[in-house]
Amino acid sequence: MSVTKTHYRTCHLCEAMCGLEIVTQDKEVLSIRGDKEDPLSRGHICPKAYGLKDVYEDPDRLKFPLKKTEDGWQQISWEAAFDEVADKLQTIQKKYGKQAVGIYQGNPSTHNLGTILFARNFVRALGKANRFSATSVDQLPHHLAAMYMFGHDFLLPIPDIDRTDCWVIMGGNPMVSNGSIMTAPDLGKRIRAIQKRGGKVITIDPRRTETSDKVDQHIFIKPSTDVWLLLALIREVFEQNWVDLKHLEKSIPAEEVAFLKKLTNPYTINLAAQKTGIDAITISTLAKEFATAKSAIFYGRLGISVVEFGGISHWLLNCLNIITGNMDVAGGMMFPSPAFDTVGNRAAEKMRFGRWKSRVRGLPEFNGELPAVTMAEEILTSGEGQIKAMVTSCGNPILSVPNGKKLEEAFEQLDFMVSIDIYLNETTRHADIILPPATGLEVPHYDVVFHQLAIRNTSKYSPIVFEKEAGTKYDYEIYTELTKRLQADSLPKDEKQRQGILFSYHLTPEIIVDNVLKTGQYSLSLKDLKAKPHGIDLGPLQSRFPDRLQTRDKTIHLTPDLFVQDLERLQDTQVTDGLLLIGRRHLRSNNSWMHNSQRFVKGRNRCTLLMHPNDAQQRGLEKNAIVVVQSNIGKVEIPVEISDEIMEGVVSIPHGWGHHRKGTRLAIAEAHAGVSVNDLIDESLIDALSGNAAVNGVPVKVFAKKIVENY
Ligand SMILES: Nc1nc2c(c(=O)[nH]1)N[C@H]1C(S)=C(S)[C@@H](COP(=O)(O)OP(=O)(O)OC[C@H]3O[C@@H](n4cnc5c(=O)[nH]c(N)nc54)[C@H](O)[C@@H]3O)O[C@H]1N2
Ligand SMILES: Nc1nc2c(c(=O)[nH]1)N[C@H]1C(S)=C(S)[C@@H](COP(=O)(O)OP(=O)(O)OC[C@H]3O[C@@H](n4cnc5c(=O)[nH]c(N)nc54)[C@H](O)[C@@H]3O)O[C@H]1N2
Ligand code: SF4
Ligand SMILES: [Mo]
Repeated sequence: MSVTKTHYRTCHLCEAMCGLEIVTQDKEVLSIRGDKEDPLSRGHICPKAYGLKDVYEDPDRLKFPLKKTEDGWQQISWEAAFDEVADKLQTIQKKYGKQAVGIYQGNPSTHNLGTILFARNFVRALGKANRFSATSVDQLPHHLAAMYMFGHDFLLPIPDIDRTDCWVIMGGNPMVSNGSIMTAPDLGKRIRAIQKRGGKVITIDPRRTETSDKVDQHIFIKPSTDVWLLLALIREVFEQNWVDLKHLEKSIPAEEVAFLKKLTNPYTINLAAQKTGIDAITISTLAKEFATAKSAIFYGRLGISVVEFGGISHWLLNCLNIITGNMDVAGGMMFPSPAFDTVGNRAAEKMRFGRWKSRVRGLPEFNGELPAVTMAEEILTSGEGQIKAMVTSCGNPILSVPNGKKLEEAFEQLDFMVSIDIYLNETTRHADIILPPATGLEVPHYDVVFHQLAIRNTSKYSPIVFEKEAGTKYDYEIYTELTKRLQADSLPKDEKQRQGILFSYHLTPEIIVDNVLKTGQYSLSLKDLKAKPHGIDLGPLQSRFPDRLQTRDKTIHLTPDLFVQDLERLQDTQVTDGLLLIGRRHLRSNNSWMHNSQRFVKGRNRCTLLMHPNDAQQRGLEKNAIVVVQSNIGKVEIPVEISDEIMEGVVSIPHGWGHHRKGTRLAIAEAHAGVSVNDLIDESLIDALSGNAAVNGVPVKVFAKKIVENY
């Protein structure tokens, strides 16, 4: 007799943490709907939620270890795979030193409970390996600003959009991304609510986005010039005497405020107008509306993070919110109080930045990681410290890190590579062994990361929907097995320490979550959460400063030297006349890895070059023509889409495509390959301060295909 069941669960695919109601019959998903009783998402879901069913059922998803042999990929036992991986990594580290192993951790790491809690033991067991992650092609500048201003990289300001009167969105498209560094499901309703209570929402973006279409005003800005606008806005706040620090007055030394005023003085509205392409009146009106609103949020995301001046942009953005009295107050930027808290009161103010530099290019470490843009050269450049073996986990850097082709060349030169991943894709095809964990509906979930970035305090545990298949492994089991083997010969002599390590091999994600919840500020337990399958509402965000500040002196550091000095770089910027390339996201994509589902790739090709009609006309391009886009490192052929939603002088290609590479096992994605924009982006384009990749604002040329053929 078949059994029908209803399950409640948090979707882990993006940062929005939507509550789902999933109806199953035996081993089949019958439906996935929004859970109306989830206190955060209130019934909202997006089309990607069905991706959970698709990934669960995907015949291409890997479930058992694969080893590359002369006769192709062969399934091997878990024991054999763990032994070989540990042995190869150890042998290489013994021969060439600890740094000879590199590890890249991708985006789903933060969305998988087992990985977020257990990968670090494995990384620790690898000792001083070279570490990389998607952070440095994404949000590194946010962390850097938080670390230097508030004393902890995870004190990220979160927009309190449910109570604000004015919300400026600079370089974010939350109607598509569903919010980032802002867990806020149901953005559409929340934006309408701001408007209904008489508030205003403004987007600043080189493209009139899906979010722009929902808001009150859209302002076009030339890529990579936001820093000039931020400086001018701060200057105007000082000029007009709109400075109001509210309760933070006691937490910010007056000299620092005066110094910020002095620093920003040269950056006038007229200069900003020249650089950004926004007229001066629009800028001064924006300054006034923002600074004089009862409450307001200046929010910036990927569009001002993965650019040449990402670091100082995020610093200035925080400054602007602070001096207008919009930091740590209702309706402004706030700091969540999560039940599972990783900020806590750890040794305050540890600046984990620039303590060492990358071997080849001398770029700074952040939190123990080197910038992902240095990965290829660290593998390809011989000498002491060269990377000889790579581990990738939850990542597809061939498509997501600039200069994918160079990285391919690098991965091919390795002595050994292992990928912990659920697909044989553009990256994992280079591995010698692939270790695929159970995932999605087969794993329990507690969102360790995104509860800490949410616009409301809630807590929710999701039990499994389906038992994992017999003989498969959870991600935490994979990490523990590898860790055990790496540590076998080097357990500490100290009995207590040794027992501690041996004990850790028996931990599960649930045990850890339960313990951390119990010691947290709400004294919750896993049992409490299991009794509330829709989640527990812990209320709106509260003011947390100065208590929550992690700086040693419990003040906010408004003008850290690091950022002040980087302003000098603004003197050397050149204005480029050519086309500038930016990215874009789509509701039915999830970076590079969900194109193997028919429902997500059907319909018109979305991997297109978006171009303004005047730019198309100048080049004699017609709708859907195939064009060649050329950069300093390569070229791709792609259909052109002509629309005035993009600024003149700017073109856009989404990332995460380019599934034509041979030897992958992604039947549907291969049939909808597209091209990889990261085959065009030079890995030397970075924010020189943070080492973060600058994937937006890349100079390119565009030709009609036939013209190139005639060359
Ligand atoms: N040009 C350009 N480049 C970009 C961006 C851009 O906007 N433009 N965006 C950047 C950003 S913001 C990010 S976050 C990065 C993302 O960069 P990555 O994290 O490197 O790429 P993803 O496409 O997220 O790849 C996820 C990988 O995890 C695997 N995976 C999925 N679920 C699981 C699981 O449960 N367990 C394991 N072990 N593996 C799993 C998938 O098969 C896939 O291989 O890309 C960056 N690159
Ligand atoms: N559906 C879907 N959702 C996703 C993802 C996905 O791939 N698909 N990826 C997830 C990930 S990993 C992340 S990090 C988040 C990202 O979340 P968001 O940052 O909200 O998403 P993006 O679409 O990358 O938005 C960046 C915006 O910046 C604009 N932009 C580009 N250059 C500039 C510039 O120089 N200045 C300004 N002001 N704007 C600029 C772009 O036009 C774009 O609208 O989305 C997450 N959610
Ligand atoms: S918005 Fe994000 S969390 Fe919500 S259903 Fe879509 S993918 Fe899942
Ligand atoms: Mo991201």
